[in-house]
Amino acid sequence: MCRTVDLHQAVLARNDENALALRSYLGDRGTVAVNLLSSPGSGKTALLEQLLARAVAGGTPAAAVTADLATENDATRLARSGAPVQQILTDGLCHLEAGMLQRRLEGWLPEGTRLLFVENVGNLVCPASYDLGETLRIALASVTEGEDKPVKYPTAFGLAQLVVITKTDLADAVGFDRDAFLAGVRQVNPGVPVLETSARTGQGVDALLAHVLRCAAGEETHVPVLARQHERHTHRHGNGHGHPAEDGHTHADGHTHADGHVRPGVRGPAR
Ligand SMILES: Nc1nc2c(ncn2[C@@H]2O[C@H](COP(=O)(O)OP(=O)(O)OP(=O)(O)O)[C@@H](O)[C@H]2O)c(=O)[nH]1
Ligand SMILES: [Mg+2]
Repeated sequence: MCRTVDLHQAVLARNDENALALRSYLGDRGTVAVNLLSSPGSGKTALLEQLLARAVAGGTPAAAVTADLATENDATRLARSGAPVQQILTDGLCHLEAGMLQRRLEGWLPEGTRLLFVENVGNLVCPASYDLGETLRIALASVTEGEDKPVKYPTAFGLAQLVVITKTDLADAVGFDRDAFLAGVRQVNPGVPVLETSARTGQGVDALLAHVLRCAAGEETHVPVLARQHERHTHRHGNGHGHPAEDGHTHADGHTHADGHVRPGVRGPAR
C-alpha cells in the first residue's frame, strides 16, 4: 500500500516537539529566549550589539546565539559587547530549528542567563514557520526595505509579538512611508506593538530593551490573531483534541491559551 508523506509537515511537527522540550529546558533555567527574524541586512546584528551592551551595562545577564549559512562575522561583532555569544552555521539551511539551538545551548548556556537573544538566519520566509521555544518573537524591517514588507510576508509579521522598524536615521533619505508601513502591520497583525529604532543613533534601543524585559517578566504579552487561528486549526485537525481552542482554557499538559507565547503547533502555512 502506498502512503503519501508530507515531508514538510513532518519536519515542522518534529520541530514543534523539540521546541516544546527547549521551552521547558529554558524555563527550568529561568532563561527567556527572544527570536529575531528579518531579511538579510536589515540590522539584526547592529541592534543586538546595542541591546547586549546595554543589558551588560545594566547588570542583566544576557547571551546571544546567531545563525548564518557562512562566516562567524556576526558572533565576532556581538562578542564585543562582553556578553557570551555562540555562532551556529546552518550548513545551507535557510532557518534555525529548535533542535539545532538546543544542541548549541547544552553545556554552554551560562548559569543564570536571563535573556537569550537568538538572531535567526536573514530570511523572511523559512524562519517564520519554526518555533524556537522563544517567549518573544520579534520581526524587524528596515526603512530601506520598503513599506510593503508586512503584507508581502504575512507569516513573518503576522506571528510576531513585536515589530521593530530599524535604521530610522535613514527614513527621510529613502522617503519611508511610516503610515503605510503601520497600516500593513495592522492588517496582518492587529494590536502588535511597534517600536522604532536606529542602531546608528541609539534611538529607541533603551525602549526596546525595556519592552523585552517587560515581556520576560510576563508584564507584556501580545497573542497574534494568526497564532490563534493556527492554534484553532491545529486543535481541530492536528492534535486529536477535536475541538477549537478558546483563549484562556487550560489543557491536560498544562499549557493555556492566554500565556502569550507562540506555542508549538502555532506556525505559518507550509511553504
Ligand atoms: N544607517 C544605519 N545603518 C545600519 C543600522 N543598522 C544596521 N546598519 C547597517 O546595515 C548593514 C547590515 O546590518 P547588520 O546588522 O549586519 O544586518 P543583519 O540583519 O544582521 O544582516 P544578516 O545577519 O546578514 O541577516 C550594516 O552595514 C550596518 O552597519 C542603522 O540603524 N542605521
Ligand atoms: Mg546579522
